[in-house]
Amino acid sequence: MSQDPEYGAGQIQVLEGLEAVRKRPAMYVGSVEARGLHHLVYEVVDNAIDEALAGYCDTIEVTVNGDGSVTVADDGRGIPVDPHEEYDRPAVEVIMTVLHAGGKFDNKSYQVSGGLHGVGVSVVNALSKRLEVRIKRDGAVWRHSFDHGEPEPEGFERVRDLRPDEETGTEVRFWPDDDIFETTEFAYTTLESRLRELAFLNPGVAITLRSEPDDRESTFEYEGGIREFVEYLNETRDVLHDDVVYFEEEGETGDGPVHVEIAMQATDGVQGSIHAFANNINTREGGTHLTGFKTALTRVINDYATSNDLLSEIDGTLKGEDIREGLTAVISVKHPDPQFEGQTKTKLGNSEVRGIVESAVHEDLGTYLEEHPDTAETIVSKAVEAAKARMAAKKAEELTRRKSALETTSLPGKLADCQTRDPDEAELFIVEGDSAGGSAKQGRAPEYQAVLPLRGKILNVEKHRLDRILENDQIRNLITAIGTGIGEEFDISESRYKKIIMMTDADVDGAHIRTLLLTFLYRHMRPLLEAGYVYAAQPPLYRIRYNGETHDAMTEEERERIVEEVCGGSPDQVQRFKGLGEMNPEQLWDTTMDPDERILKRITIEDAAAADRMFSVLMGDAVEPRKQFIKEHSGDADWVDI
Ligand code: 0RA
Repeated sequence: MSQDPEYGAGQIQVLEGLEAVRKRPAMYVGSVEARGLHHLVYEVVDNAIDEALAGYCDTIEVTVNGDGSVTVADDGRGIPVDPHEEYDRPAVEVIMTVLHAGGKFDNKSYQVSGGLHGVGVSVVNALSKRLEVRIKRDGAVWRHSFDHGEPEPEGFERVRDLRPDEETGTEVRFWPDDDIFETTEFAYTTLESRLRELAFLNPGVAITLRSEPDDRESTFEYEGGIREFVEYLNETRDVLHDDVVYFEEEGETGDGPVHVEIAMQATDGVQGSIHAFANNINTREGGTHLTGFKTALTRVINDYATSNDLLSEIDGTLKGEDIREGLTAVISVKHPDPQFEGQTKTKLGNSEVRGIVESAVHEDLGTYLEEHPDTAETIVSKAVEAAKARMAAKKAEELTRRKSALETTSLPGKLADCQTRDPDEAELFIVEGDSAGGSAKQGRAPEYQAVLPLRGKILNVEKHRLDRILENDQIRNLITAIGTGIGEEFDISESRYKKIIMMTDADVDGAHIRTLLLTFLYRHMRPLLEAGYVYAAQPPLYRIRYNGETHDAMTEEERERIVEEVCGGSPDQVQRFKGLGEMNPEQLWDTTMDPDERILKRITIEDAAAADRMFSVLMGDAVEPRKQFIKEHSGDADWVDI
């Protein structure tokens, strides 16, 4: 049996027992919800990726089995099985039962992957009710098995000789512990997107995902690495130049070499999309690699634009945000000792990385621009357009700001304002359609209720920059009526109403308008939502009369309940309201506006964020996610009409 100098008792760091993991699972895998469950798979896959990065593995297969277990198979060197000096047990048993054990987890071999918490496969074992491992190594097939993390007494076995044509490798199969995880169901799409991402980040590794329950299979293999990642991200966008800009550099740190790779391509969109990774981990909170990239990008583009006289149309220089508008980029660094910080440990902290990425971008992007003047000019003119729009939006923002709360002359003509000037009492109803708007104006309590009718759809705030959005009369009326201004100019103390009530129909169009409104408020007037000023009116669907009394029902079920329980099955009249427009002023007051009778739903920031997300998916450029979304939500979003 081989005695690898890198793998011996000296390297084993015994830190804690598996009991600690079972007691506080969230510390090790993030949570006991779906996220933590999926993390188990990633932890094993990360070990296989390490084998690939060390040059020993090029195929990884992940299978979700029919019995709820997952198998991860790779063709790496195999987990060592030789007897461990200190523990007098096979190495595989030590690796599976001792936290932080394993020669490869100590950085002596060039290990750059590693899960979010870098704790290894023993955590997977600790959180599984059963785990089986099959290893091909040292001329034989070996097996071992574990029960709630404990090695089974007769579990370790040499099964047979390895045939001459057989490759080495590891197969880990685990059954997640349902006493620990709230759910033990694996979501295909979740696994799929992470494994696809890993395949982009590690070119040359073929990763297959298979699910017996879903009867699905996909293989990901990308020779082009993050270049192909950028092409994939831009598949549904319109690109401004054909070639993906790509470069890689190696920098030195005290811990060893850092590898930096960057791929980018400009699109005609307004939303930028920059993804930064460190050691294959999606650093959603950013960090030094991202900062270095942004700083150098802004400088290089401005230097190029200045020396080629491309900035004559704007005042001053391009801002970083102008340059990043519509830019798709992937940054991937591999560091021998990454420091992860931040709330979710997804922010790269190593300070030396910033300068290394900066000089890589400075050198290589600078050269690229000199060598590709057409692409360079395209990128610069897109940024110049963005800068012009930014300046126009700033002006428009200032214009929407009411100069004084008393200056009623500048209020929109469509607004039927209330008499009180006390925001604590004042309510603004934003009403869908002129006819409902008319009824609301007649039915309201004019002392404290204002009505602003909105006609038709507002507009697609996803596709347009703020300056275009502000050209829309409906939006301007809304902003002027509320009185706070928007964006940087926003001042909540200027809000003329503390209740802003969206009154829309309970149908497809109503839902659509509500989503548009919420998205606008979320993006440009968010403090209103945070302060809890925003509400949705809940107009009833049915009005039931019985023995001289009226009862309103919001849903089909409620109508049935009232008809049965209140009217004994035989109501005098059941009226169905098709929409707000069908109610007369008195009915509208009684059912929807009267503070003593109405039901208001306060919109939380989470509601608005969900509307915003839904909106991005439904209205954005990306076709695939939209199809996927509609497929997944076809039940609850029957109003989708785009
Ligand atoms: C410890 C040491 C070595 C490899 C591994 C563990 C290893 C772990 C897993 C988990 C899934 N697949 C894996 N493949 C390998 C290095 C072995 C050597 O030096 O030969």
